[in-house]
Amino acid sequence: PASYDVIVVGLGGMGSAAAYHLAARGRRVLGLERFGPAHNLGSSHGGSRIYRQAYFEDSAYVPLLLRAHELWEKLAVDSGREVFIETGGLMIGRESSAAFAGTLDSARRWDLDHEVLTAADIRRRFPTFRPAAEDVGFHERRAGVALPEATVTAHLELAQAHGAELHFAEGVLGWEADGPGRKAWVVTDRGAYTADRLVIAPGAWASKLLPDLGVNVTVERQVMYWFQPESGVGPFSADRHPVYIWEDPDGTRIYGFPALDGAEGGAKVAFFRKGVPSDPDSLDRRIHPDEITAMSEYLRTRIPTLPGSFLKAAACMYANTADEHFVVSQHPDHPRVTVACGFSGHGFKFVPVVGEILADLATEGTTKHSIALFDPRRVRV
Ligand code: PYC
Repeated sequence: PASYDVIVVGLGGMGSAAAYHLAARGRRVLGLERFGPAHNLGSSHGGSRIYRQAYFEDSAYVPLLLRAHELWEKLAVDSGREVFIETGGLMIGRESSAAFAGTLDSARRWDLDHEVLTAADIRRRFPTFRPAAEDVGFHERRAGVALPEATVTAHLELAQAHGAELHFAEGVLGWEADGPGRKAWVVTDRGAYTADRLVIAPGAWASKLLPDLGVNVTVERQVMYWFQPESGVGPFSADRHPVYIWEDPDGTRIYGFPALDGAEGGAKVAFFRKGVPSDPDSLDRRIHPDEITAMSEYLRTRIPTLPGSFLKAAACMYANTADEHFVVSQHPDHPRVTVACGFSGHGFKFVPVVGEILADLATEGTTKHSIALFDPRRVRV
């Protein structure tokens, strides 16, 4: 079988970035992807993802976000593609909400530039929002929209430009880390390959491709909605409107974006973690009328001009760990294998730095980045 330095299994957000970083370091890379390039059947589609610097999920993510930002800028230059748009970001919630208090705490810990807004400030500066009098806002300028399809495409193109061999529409059937000749093996529906190292970035297929990782990664169906605002897109345009996360007192969160696709494209909004458990091979991709009604109704009191008319919706998948922190590590039982999974619906903004970390782990066995939070042994079952 053909032999490589590293085989990357899965060329979605994380795998495409790993393939690029490895190839750029001169490694002979084979990338394997069961679907097409930058496809819409996993967790890296829908035109937009939030990026931000202050991080309520845990302030340990902040240094990675700072490095990710440097790498986004480099990716834009190296690829000649627009891969992110800086719009600023707004977190809205009660003073005690995780979205506000946790974000503020991480900004203070890392001395990140930000502003705290009252409800009246929010209404004045961003008039599309109708916060309650008790709501407050955290605004940071260095936040915005990451463009998932463009990012994956940019990493794939750059990986190929550095000599990586990328195979699409080739499904991985299995792998072995200590096969004959002390090589790793990968068997696909088209052939078999060997390598010194494997990087496995399976997205929603984690439980199928990493059955002995011992981490329970559960798949959740999520729906993204696009509405044509009643006001037209003007107040929602990217030079006027931030990305946002809005947390209600009962913990419900929505998140959304400015209008990115001109006058006709509308603005995207979604619930954050309100999906149903799913199997990635039989995901329900139909959008049900009651789902659209529920989102329109939810928006009426919060962003009343957004649900002017419904344009479209799409389903995607979160791949969740029990504590919603990532898994990025050497495989605990297979030192030749590096794994990245369980991004739990908040991973895309880390794509460039996760690619760098995966390349570090696969080539050096270690990384200078702090990744203790992502050790799979913390949630092993
Ligand atoms: O990571 O910012 C985020 C996010 C918002 C909604 C889902 N993920």
